[in-house]
Amino acid sequence: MSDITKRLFFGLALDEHSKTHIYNWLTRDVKTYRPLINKNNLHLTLAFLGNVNANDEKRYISYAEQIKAKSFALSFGDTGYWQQTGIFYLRPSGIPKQLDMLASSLRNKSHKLATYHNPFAFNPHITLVRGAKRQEPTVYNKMAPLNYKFKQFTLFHSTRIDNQLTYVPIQHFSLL
Ligand code: 3AM
Repeated sequence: MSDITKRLFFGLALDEHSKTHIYNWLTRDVKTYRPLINKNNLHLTLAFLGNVNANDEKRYISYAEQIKAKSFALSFGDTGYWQQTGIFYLRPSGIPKQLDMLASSLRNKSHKLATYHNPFAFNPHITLVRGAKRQEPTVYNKMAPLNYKFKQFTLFHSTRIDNQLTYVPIQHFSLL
């Protein structure tokens, strides 16, 4: 049974109102030759965990349940672009230390359980478009700022449903 694995990651989910705010701007004010990310998949990744078996999934859940991290607010409005991966994203205007500490502890756990060793520094972002390597998306008007207080984080299963990449929440964990 432990041979069956799931692709998992910890992330920050957004509510419907915020996803609509982002998506309305994205469809109205951004031009790109690549498809936009599915609206339901908008999120901020804290730690990618790789392919995880059932035992390690339980270990991740127990670990996350005992984390005592404070809630924090992020403000989004600015975009960024990584040419190498063609990822176009929203980035927070600042990185509170609570966010940095939360991501570090989750990423360290994946190193300890050896399901995934993240080679890059944590760089918080909300992916909007992937694979746009040939041309950076054009922003006609900046997004009106979105301020969001994160009161929980989530373990997600990254899977395909009806051939669509879908991030299914497995469990939410409260922030203080
Ligand atoms: O959408 P973002 O960039 O937040 O890119 C994947 C996505 O992040 C990332 O995990 C999130 C949920 O799928 N991801 C997927 N495969 C990855 C890998 N091999 C990865 N991150 C690092 N290494």
